[in-house]
Amino acid sequence: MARVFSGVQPTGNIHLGNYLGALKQFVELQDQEECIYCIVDEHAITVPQDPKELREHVLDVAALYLAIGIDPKKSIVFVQSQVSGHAELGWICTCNTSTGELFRMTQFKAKSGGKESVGTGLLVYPTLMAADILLYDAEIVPVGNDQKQHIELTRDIAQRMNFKYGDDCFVVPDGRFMKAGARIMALDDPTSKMSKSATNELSRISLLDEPNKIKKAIMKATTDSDGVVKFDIENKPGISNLMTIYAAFTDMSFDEIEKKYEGHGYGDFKKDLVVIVQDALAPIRERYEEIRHSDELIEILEDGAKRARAIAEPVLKRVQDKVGFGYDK
Ligand code: AQP
Repeated sequence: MARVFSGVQPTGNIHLGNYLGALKQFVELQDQEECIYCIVDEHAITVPQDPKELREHVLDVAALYLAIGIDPKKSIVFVQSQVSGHAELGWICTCNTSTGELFRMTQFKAKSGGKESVGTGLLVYPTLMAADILLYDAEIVPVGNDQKQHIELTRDIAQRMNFKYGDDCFVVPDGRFMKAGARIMALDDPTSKMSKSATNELSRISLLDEPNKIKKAIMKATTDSDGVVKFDIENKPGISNLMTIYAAFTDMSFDEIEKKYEGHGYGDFKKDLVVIVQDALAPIRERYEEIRHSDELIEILEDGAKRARAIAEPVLKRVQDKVGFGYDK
């Protein structure tokens, strides 16, 4: 069994991009591997957060994890800040990373948006993400395509520290990316990725959206004017993005979808997609409502943190010994 680690930020409701790019893999993997799934609240504070809202969002994401099918008997589910090893190893990773590597990260460039000064967390969070993964000796990291650069940095840090301190310092992890859904684009602008923090609500579909909101977002989604259902990312990014969502939920190939809608306009395709997405999300919303305010949810997180600490502590100790922390008695 390989060990798997991944996480999601509690920065708002999980959307189709998070689900199809990452979370769907979380569920698939738990039957074959040893899975650890985290709610990364320490990453969330790289941008300003209202403390009360942040605590609520942590539980929202935890409940969504369970609602999509993560089984706490098979997987460890916990909150990052409840395992202190993340921050401790994060510091060690930061000290083994150059500023040049961090300034090159595309997400830093996008999030700092040319401002002269931004929170330091926005610059250094990739080293915390590296620590999140390395702390568990994880071999597989299921994530969306936008995290490729972060996984590469994690591998670089692990290899560099293995060279410096000995090969058994870290396990070098690999990213795992979906064939369909690794990058879902915004519905109102298929050139930027679907994101929790975009201001236009209709740019995304959140897993908890009501059927009417799902319908509105899909029917209004930006497409082109030639009306042919054809997968062509370069020239037809809008319909290609919708086809990606269609394929991810139905397991149909793009060829099959194209054949099915030959001679039909976008209207018929979009109407069917509305039903597909509504049907897929209805049971998730139902399960979420059952679990979100239950005592069970808190118990699962407490138990998860305990199990996570049991794995993390010896790994942290191993690395601390290697870098020379502590003293001989
Ligand atoms: N559009 C996307 N398509 C496919 N996968 C995606 N992921 C995010 N957006 C897409 C994947 O979802 C996982 C969790 O992401 P996250 O919440 O930790 O952070 P993020 O990438 O910053 O997500 P958002 O939605 O864009 O949040 P904001 O707006 O707060 O920055 C990751 O595996 C990610 O790859």
